[in-house]
Amino acid sequence: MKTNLTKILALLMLAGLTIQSCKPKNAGNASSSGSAEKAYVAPGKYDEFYNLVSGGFSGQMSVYGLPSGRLFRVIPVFSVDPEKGYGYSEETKPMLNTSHGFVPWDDLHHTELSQTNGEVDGRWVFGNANNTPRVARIDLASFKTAEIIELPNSAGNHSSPFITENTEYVVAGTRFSVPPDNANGDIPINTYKENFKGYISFISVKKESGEMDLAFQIECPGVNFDLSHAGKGKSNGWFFFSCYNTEQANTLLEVNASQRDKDFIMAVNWKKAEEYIKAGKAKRIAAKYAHNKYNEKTHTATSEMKKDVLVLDAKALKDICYFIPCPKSPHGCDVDPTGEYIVGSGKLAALIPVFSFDKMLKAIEGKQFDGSFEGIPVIKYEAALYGEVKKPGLGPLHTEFDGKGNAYTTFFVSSEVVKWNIKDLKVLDRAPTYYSVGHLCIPGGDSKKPNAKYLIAYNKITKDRYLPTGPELTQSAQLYDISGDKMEMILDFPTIGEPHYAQAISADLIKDRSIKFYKINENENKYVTKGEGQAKVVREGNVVHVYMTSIRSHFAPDNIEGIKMGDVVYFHVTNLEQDWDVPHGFAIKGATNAELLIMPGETQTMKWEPDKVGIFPMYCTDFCSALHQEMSGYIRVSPKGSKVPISYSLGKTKTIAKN
Ligand code: RUQ
Ligand code: CUA
Repeated sequence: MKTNLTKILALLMLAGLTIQSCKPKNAGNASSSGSAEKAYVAPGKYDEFYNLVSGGFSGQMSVYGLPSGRLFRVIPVFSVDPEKGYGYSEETKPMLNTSHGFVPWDDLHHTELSQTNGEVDGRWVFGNANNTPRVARIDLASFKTAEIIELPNSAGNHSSPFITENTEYVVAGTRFSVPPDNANGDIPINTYKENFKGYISFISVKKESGEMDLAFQIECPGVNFDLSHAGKGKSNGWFFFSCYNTEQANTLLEVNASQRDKDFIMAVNWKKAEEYIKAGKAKRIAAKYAHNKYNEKTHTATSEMKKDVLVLDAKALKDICYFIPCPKSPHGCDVDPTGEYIVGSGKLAALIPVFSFDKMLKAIEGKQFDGSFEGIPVIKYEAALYGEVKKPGLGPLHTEFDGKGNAYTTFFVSSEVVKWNIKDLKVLDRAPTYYSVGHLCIPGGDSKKPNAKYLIAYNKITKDRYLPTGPELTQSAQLYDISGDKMEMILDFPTIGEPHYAQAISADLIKDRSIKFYKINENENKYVTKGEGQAKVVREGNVVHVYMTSIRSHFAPDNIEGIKMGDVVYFHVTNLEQDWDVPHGFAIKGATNAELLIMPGETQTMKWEPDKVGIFPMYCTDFCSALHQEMSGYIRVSPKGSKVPISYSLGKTKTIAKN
C-alpha cells in the first residue's frame, strides 16, 4: 500500500512540474513548482509543528500538522460532537453547562498557547466562546477540553483569550457592551451611552494544574472590544485592547460606528489593578456564571455555578486604563517580541500605526493627554506613536512577528500578507492570499521567541480555488516558507469551520507527553467496572444501571433482558483495554443520542429511554479488531408492568438479578 502511495504521490508531484502551463489562470503562479517538496512529509514521517486552529462557527479546535497541512484531530470544545460523544455522554454534558443551561454550540475564534517566560510551552491551549462568553482550557497531553469558565457581564467574548507571559492570567474583553448582569436590563436600547458597559475579565491560571478562576473584572466605558495582546518583556504588566464603536452607536454600526477618524487602543495596567485588588478597592458584585471542570481520574465533568465577581471601576481608579487613539476601527492589536512596539490595525485604514511602549509611559508621566473619554484619559496620538507604515495595503487586520525584526500583516481587502521592518517601517515583501485573509500565524509569532520558518494565512473566501461544493465553499489555510527574504507559498489546504486565529508549536514540545491510555486501576468513575467479572445490571425503581465492559471484541454483558417501558437506563461502559489507540464505541438502535467513544481505561455513560417494546441491538462503532463486526449485543424491552426479571449474560453464563 505505502509504496504504491509513494509512487502515486511522486507521479503527482512530477505532473505538477510539467503541467504548470495548463493550470487554470485563476490558480495563479503563487506556488512555484519546486515548493511542493517543502510541504511534503513522506507517509509515516512526522510533521515538525502542531497547528492549533480555531474552528470559528464550528465551535471546535482542529489540530493540523505543519508543513503537511494534514488534519489530525478535531477537539470538541464548545459544540457537541456526536463523533466523540462529547456533550452527549453523562460524563461530558456538564462541560457545556452555562448560566443559561446546557448550550450545545458556540463560535471559537482564537487559540492561545500557554507560555513560560514569554515562550510557548505546550502545556495547554485556550480558546474563546464568542457567543455565550466562555474561555476553555484544553490539555495538550490528552487533547481534551479540561475546563470551561463562563464570563459574566459580557456578551460576544471576542477579545479573548490572550495570556500574560507566564500564563498568570488569561484575559478576555467583551465585544458587545451590555448593562451589567446585576443591573436592570429591561431598558431602552438607545440608552447605550448611559447604561451599557464594557467588561474586561482577568482569569487566573494555577501554575501546576492550570485550573482557572475569574480573579477580577474591570468595568470600562461602553464600546466594542475587538482583540488584544499582553505586553511582554519591558511591557509585561500591561495589556492592550483594540476598541471600535467609540461612537457608542447602537444601530446600523456599519455606518454609525465608522464615523470617527480614530477609535482607541486601551492600555490596561494589570499590575496596578492587582494592587487595587489587594488594597480592597474592588467591589464584589452578584453574578451568575458556570465553572466546568473535567476530572481525568473520574473521567467526569462537574459544573459549579459561581455567584459573584470582584469588579474594579476604571473610571474611579484613574490609573489602570488609558486610551490611545488608533485610526479607523482597529481590529488586531499585536505586540512585538521585545514588548516595545504595539501594532494597531484599522480595518478601514490605509496605514498601520505602530506605538511605542516607552513613549506611552512618558506620555502618561508627562500627562500628554487629549482630554478624556468617559472619564478615561486619552493619550495624544503623536505622543504614543512610534511611526506609521505608509501604504502597506488595504484593510490591515492582524500582525505576527518573526523575531528577526520583521512584522507580517494580513490585509483582508487587498488579499495579501505584507512583510515590513519594525524599525524603519519599510515594506519589504508582499504575497497574495486566495482570498481575503483574516488571521495569520507564525509558530510562537505572538510570543517573545517566534520560530519563524513558516507563516500560515487563514482565508475567509476561496471562490475558485477548490472544486465547487454547492452554495458553501471551504475556507482555507495557506502555508508560506518565510525562512528567506521573500515569502514563498508552498501549500494550501481546506480547514474545518471558519478559521480565525491559530497558533503553532514545535512538535517536540508536545508529542512525547501525549497520553496513550488511562490506567484502569486509577479509574475513579463512580460507575467503573474494572473487570468482566464485575459486570452487572442493577435496577433501582425505574432506573437501571448497566455496568458494562468492552474489550476486543465483545461487551460484557452482551445480552440484557428485563428492561421495561418507562425505564431510564444508564449504560456505564468501561473500556478495559490498556493499549494505545484502542477506543471502543457504543451505540443503540433508536437512541436519541450520539454514540459513546470510550478511550482505553475510561468509563463513559449513555442515558437511554426506550421508546418501544422489542429487541434493540447495540454495537461497537470503532473498528477495533478483525472481529469488530461481532462486537455487539441485544437489549430486550418489555411492556410496563411486565414480569420479566432483569437478567444479563455473556455466552452461557446468565445472571438473574436479585432485585
Ligand atoms: S477575528 S479575522 Cu474573530 Cu480574530 Cu480577525
Ligand atoms: Cu470494539 Cu469495534
